[in-house]
Amino acid sequence: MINEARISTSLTPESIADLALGKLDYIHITPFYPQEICNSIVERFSKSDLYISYTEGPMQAKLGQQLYWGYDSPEIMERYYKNAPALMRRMRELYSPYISPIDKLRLELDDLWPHGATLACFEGKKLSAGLVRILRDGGGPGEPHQDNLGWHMPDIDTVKGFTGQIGANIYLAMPPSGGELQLWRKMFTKEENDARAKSYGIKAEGLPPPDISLSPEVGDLVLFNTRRLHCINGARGGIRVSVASFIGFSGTEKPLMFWS
Ligand SMILES: O=C(O)CCC(=O)C(=O)O
Ligand SMILES: [Fe+2]
Repeated sequence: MINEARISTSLTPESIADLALGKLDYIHITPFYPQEICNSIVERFSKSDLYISYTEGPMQAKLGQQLYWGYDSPEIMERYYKNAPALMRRMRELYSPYISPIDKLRLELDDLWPHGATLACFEGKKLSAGLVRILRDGGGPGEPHQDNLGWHMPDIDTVKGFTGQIGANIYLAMPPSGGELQLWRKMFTKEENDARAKSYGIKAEGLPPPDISLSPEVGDLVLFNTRRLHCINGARGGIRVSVASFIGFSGTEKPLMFWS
């Protein structure tokens, strides 16, 4: 299914900029996080009081918070900002004595990106990064969607500066089958997207097949351009656990910004 994918297997300033500017389809680092600790970290998640179950849909649970729930609600947005610093500390403790995968990525990018990598800050308020998503065994696929914060928070100065949005995912569990990350090179405009809207994504009917289907291994890091259409296949025979952050790109002269 791979349609001449343009891939990089290294994290460098060039590969990051190429990804954000559409010259690469994805960056795949294998391994990124020690495989041998992933299982016990996943077991810890289910015992944590940060674990929030879903009763329906392809998601079994999540840990952490996602900005998109607050797009239409100033109250939820305020709660998001208020929770962010303590949540970062508590999420970090979940991985102790190991470094969290998102902290590891942020530090490595801070070292290699000329202008550093930092947690995003909107109007003086810090965001949180490192959302854990647990997909249930046997759940359906996610909706194809594009993540472009400029569509939802166009008035925030930092967001105005973003010229690219990258999704970083580290996989802590992968099912024996399914759970692929599907990438299209296609990028609908906001108007085209809204005309096809379902809930958070769009209807799959009528879409061409994805250009790329990726089955990462446990411990892998994948970075891709979230402004392009993408979706997750349902997990079969086991759960799928990923730790995610978006990375805002504002050109090579500005810091990379992390948030979930
Ligand atoms: O879990 C994944 O592989 C990708 C999830 C996703 O939609 C994203 O990171 O934007
Ligand atoms: Fe996404």
